[in-house]
Amino acid sequence: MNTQEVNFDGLVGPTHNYAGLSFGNVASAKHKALTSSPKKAALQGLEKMQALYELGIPQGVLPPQERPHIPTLKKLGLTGTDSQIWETAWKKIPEQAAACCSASSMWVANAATISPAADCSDGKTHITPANLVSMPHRNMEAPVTTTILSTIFSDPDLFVVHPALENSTEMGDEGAANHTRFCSEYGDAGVELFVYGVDQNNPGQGPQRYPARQTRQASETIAHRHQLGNRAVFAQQNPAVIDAGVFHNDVIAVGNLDLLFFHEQAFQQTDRMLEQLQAGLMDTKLMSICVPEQQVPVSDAVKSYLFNSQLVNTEHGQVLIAPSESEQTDSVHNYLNELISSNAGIAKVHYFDLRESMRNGGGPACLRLRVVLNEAEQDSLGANVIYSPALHQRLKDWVNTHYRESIAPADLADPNLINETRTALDELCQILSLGNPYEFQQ
Ligand code: SUG
Repeated sequence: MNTQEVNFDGLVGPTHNYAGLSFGNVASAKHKALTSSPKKAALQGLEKMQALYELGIPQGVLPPQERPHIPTLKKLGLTGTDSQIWETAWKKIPEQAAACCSASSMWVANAATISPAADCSDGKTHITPANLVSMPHRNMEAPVTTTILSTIFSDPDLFVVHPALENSTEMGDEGAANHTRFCSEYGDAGVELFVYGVDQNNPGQGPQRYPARQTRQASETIAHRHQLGNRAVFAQQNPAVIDAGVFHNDVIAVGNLDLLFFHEQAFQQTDRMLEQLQAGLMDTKLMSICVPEQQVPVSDAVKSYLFNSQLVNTEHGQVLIAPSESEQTDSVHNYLNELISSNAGIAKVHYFDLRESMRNGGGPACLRLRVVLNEAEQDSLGANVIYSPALHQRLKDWVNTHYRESIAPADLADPNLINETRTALDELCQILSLGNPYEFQQ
């Protein structure tokens, strides 16, 4: 049976804006208070999906969440109609109001950690939605993410959707952004790399300036619940790169099939990690491409988001789906030109303009959640989320109908955003046959 890796991309939500909410994410801080273009952002995302589909990469979509998120404000004690609550929130608790308006659910690499059935001892695909406890604006994504994933991956004979880990700093979990799977073919058993920023038993060895968003304890708990046994390898991120703005491992490394592409400063104890991955892969040789600091300094990796590229398998071999900032950063562009001509394992680079998302620190890889599915698993999905040219056209029309051209910081307080988003999401649920996953629909 044909087993493929499907990239589910997050649709950018109608309130996409720049509120500078993510401490430690240098792009988010740098672009705080700029005017965003939600329409352009969503269309840029759709163009990437279409291009990957045309490259022969199976593609799915995941919906955005309800923002402004009035239920969070009600929990904080605000009362009145939804419009009154929104107005009061901006007057009295503007930071929480901004958090309730973020379209951050678009970065679905942080939605969940997914272990394909071939790796799990019960032969089912295991999914753990990320709790995202380190950032309040992201932590509120977890409940609806869980509902949406349970709706899509609904067959209990094939999928186990676990609850998110407990909401504690000890169990900080950011999903697939810190998880990479290696294998020979997607349907074969593989080895899964869990990268953490801090071991809570040894917090002094974590970063000093910026938060470590993934803990070793969270990674180990997920590997255990996913029944990975010795198919899991744990590695610590180099704390110095977190302090340089690498808030997730997917900002400094990316892997696909038997290939790991990473910066030389990405990990602690790199050799040990590579040996363990090789042991897990058994007869399949792990290929690794290590980018030296001398050629691409960490600061350029962060600026260009080179490693937040997607590595995808095409008929021409492995191809890098990179943000156009990588083409515009000299060291990175030169490095990539050399890499391609050296035949080292990456055949081609395609550059994409994702600037709207990139200004919040979200590149090509942040926008996608990888799910390995065989035909039976694909046929079982509980919603219409597999990408096709027809779905593309419907989503494009939907964006053009419902999204604003721009949102400046002062526009966020507009109570019309509440109904605009709800109307758009109601229609999206029809397009995707998703049922009623949002609180406003209950
Ligand atoms: O969690 N930015 C996101 C970007 C997530 C990128 N994901 C991966 N690397 N996989 C974050 O920091 C900024 C939102 C704002 O500032 O309004 C934000 O949430």
